[in-house]
Amino acid sequence: MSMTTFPTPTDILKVAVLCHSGAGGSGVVATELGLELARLGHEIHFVGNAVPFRLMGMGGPNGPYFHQASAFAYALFDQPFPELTAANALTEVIYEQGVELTHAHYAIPHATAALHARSITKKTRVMTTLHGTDVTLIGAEPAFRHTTRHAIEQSDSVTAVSQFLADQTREMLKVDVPIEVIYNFVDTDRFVRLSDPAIRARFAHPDEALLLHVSNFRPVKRVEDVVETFARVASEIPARLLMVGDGPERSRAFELAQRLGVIGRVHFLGSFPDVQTVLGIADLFLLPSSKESFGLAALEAMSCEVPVVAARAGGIPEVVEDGVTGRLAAVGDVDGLAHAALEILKDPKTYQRMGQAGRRAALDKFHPSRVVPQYLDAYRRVLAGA
Ligand code: GMT
Repeated sequence: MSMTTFPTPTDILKVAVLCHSGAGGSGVVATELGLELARLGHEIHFVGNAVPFRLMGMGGPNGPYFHQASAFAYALFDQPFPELTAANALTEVIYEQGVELTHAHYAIPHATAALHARSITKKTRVMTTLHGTDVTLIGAEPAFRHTTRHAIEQSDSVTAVSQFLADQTREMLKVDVPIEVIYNFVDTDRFVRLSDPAIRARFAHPDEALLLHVSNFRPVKRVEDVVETFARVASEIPARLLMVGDGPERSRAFELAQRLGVIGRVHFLGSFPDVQTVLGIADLFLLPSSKESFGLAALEAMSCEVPVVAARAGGIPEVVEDGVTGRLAAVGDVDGLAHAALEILKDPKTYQRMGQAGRRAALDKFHPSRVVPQYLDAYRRVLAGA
């Protein structure tokens, strides 16, 4: 990388990042953004209870850095207080590293922990990025309603990953603060079509259509709809389904595949870290979620020229253009999803057109070079007190 792409020392931002470490889109976005910013020469400090999973083994001489929060346990505490230990670790990072901005991904507990550290140090500003379930599930839960609203209203700046989520946040939580929409992005160099037949042969026969689902298998992902859709597709054409990820609904999906007699053609790969490889060889991506503020996995599929068949839920239509980069059906309409999947898979021209349009959208609308500057601009505005 040429030196001219690096910021001059006075332009270098020192940013702390709080995010979930386990498999999930918000942690992925936080990590990819941290990596991009570190590559550009900024100083990025992740703070938390565990290294975010996509950060493991990544980074370069300029970071990002990771600071472990204490796992202190005390007999009198009937449960741990990770939000407080994160706030404490963040406070130390702010004092020791001169961090001027904290970027919290997900409202509870990260924005709350960041606000705590701001109140202790009076030295950091807080930007909160809303990702989806922090508003649509956690924020809707009476147990977290007031604290979620407070975290959003007290942040110095708030962004949301789709227009749907920004609107939903205002409507559900009645918050009256500006919410800037900054879409998620995808590394289009890493998420590419793989044409090596040897890699594909590990997962499917050459004459089989290879369908793929990637998620954390929570109820909102409707993984049983994935299996139902696949069973309908597999009754008409030779096909195979890869289920990547793990979570509470995995056993139900497995049992359904057994009941429907497709178990030999459905493979549960678990938390498969090399997700770009399976995306790179897939023929179709299924995302039938009931709630989805954005659908990062769908965007990663599009970058790999894989058409997406998804539910018309939340922010998905802002990512997947119906009829252009894939097809959308109503939530729970497995017949509609299967029909759309078959239409695409049976017609090579449609298939190719949609795959190429997906790649183009990833390059034009969701490329890091388009999105990362929006975050940098937002950081600079919040630091300037705007
Ligand atoms: O639901 C997940 O898959 C995890 C969740 C998260 O916060 O880690 O994902 C949310 O954030 C992603 C990144 O911004 C979005 O792409 C997902 O659409 C969103 N999930 C939901 O809204 C259900």
